[in-house]
Amino acid sequence: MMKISCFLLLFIFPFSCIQAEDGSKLWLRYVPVSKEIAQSRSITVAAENPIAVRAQQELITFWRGQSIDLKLDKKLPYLKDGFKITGHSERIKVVANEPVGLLYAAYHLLKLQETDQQVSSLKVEEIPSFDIRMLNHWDNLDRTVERGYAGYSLWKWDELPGVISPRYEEYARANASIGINATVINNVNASPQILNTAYLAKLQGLATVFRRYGIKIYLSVNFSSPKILGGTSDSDPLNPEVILWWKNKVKEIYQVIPDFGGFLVKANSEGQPGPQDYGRTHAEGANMLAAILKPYQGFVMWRAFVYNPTTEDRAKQAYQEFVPLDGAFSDNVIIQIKNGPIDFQPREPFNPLFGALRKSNEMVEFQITQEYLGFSNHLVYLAPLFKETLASDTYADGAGSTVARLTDGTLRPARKTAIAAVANIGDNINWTGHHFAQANWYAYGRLAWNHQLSSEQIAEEWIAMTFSKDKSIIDAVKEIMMTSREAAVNYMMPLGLHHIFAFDHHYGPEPWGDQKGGRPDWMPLYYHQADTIGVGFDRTASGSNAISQYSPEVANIYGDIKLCHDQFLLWFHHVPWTYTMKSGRSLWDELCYKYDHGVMQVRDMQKTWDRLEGQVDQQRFVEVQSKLKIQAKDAVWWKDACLLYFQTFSRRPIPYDIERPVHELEDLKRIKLDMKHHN
Ligand code: GCV
Repeated sequence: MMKISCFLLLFIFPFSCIQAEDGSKLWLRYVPVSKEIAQSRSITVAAENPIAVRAQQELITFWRGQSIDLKLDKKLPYLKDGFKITGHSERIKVVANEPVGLLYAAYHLLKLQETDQQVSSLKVEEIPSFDIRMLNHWDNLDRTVERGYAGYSLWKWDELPGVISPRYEEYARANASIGINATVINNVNASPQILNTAYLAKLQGLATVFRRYGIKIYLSVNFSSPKILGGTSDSDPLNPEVILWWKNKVKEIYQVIPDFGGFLVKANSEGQPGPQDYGRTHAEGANMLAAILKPYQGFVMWRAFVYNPTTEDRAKQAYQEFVPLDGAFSDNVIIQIKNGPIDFQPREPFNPLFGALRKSNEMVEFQITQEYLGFSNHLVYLAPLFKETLASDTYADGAGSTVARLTDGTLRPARKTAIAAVANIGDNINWTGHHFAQANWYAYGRLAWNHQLSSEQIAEEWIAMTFSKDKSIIDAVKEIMMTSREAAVNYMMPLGLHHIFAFDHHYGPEPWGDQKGGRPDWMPLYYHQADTIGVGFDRTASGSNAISQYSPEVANIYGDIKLCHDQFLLWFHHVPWTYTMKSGRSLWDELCYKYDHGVMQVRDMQKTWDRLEGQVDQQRFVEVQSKLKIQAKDAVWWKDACLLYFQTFSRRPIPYDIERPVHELEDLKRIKLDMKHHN
């Protein structure tokens, strides 16, 4: 009967037979098993622990295969919070050293099932790459989200702790399913109020839910909290009155959240208070908090994202401030370093602090939310970006000193290794504003768990679980995803251009940007340095010499215009418009072709997606299709704005075999988007 009506419907509405989906289930679209299956096998757990029982529950509800025994074995510390799975067609055995390892194993098994992999004979051992796999939410207490494009914050402070939204648990479960075990729930531009006793009770409500999934809460703290909340005379980290205030506050936190993770601090950066306000160093500030947290096993993530509006190249400043402090930080302080030296651009070389800090713990911070990548309007799959940084060889300890190996404990042992990324999650029904932005949350978690996975592999898993197990659909969607990051670089900022975004909100192009009264180091002119000779920021010895912050092996390549990879050329060099590129074209022509190629890549993404009509559910199909239209228009906007503007310097024609501009430069300059930058 079902079949007939569907068959008939196919004639009337050819695309309506796949049930509409709103994306709210993320990649967790498991279907509960039938009673018959449930009764045909046993899922046992040898551990009296709520997380282990949850692992059992997930399998009882969704596992369609053979019997499974879950066992906790405290004699396997080398597994950390990973797991071992062995099995054959009759029975699978899972062991873990930590209860949460059993939960991760359960999701691993379900992933195998949902991606149609064989489970009849299994020999799996998974040990996570990083100990602390963390999300950073930039959520404010008024529920706006700084750089958030998926609605308001998930955390409903007005209702907490009385009302526990079911979404808190869904959030925790989604994170656990990809191995995320830590979350900083508030903005690094932190309100001191988060430490108020009333808020601690609300946090306790969240922590209780998260704990069931092995997730620890961390807080961003405002360095002036003692003075603002506690009425101390100042917030000097060496002032005994201030230290006492923090001690009492930390004690209060651990009373309500015994497994509290620690603090994330943005200090003396973009107007935030910090130890330098009192003539103290970052190390003195961080160590004061670290000493107080240490008896509770807590950590301090101290951000290295610092820069002042000086004449010094912004790309050099974090290194200049932090390298002299190397060795001064306590062992429960981890320096949290953005992947690149500027700010989450579509493409940046790795941050030279990686490896240069030899006696300090360091961790990478990525941005999942697409502040500089078209918000939740553009489809940009970020695994290739994450992997590009992790695989970058710093040469700090010789060849093979990749950012991944420097931060995962391989080359530099640490009490705990860590990785963080700024979340793209909000209260939108589909969580991330764009169905494909879910893939970036997923990919980050998967890479934090195992940074050796390939972008393709992660995409395949995600597509199979999120859209379809059909090979042709997986291939098509994967092609879109794998093209998307390079496409964005091409239509926004190819060849090493960076930060030529519209002021403040960072959506769309403004290479001419020179906001009156704004900081010069927030202005596109500062970054592209275009003139009639050429374009690009000279960071070689003849310019800012930022290149000297890298190991000689790296500096010799990036610093030599002949050897520098095209993708970083204008990051490190001011290059004449007439310069002959590796392709044989002039720089100007190459730039034009890159922008044009970016536009064409988005067109191809559209074509590939449109061919999938009827093969993915109509709701998500249409929603993605509409966003791709925005992206295609934006790509043309970017191309026209940048080429018409740079042409005023190059004074050369746009090669005649590429699409002509469809906008007037003056019209584009008048565009002022009313986009809120939530601070
Ligand atoms: C949270 C960039 C963003 C800011 C952000 C800052 C940071 O400058 O534009 O919104 O502030 O980075 O990472 O602290």
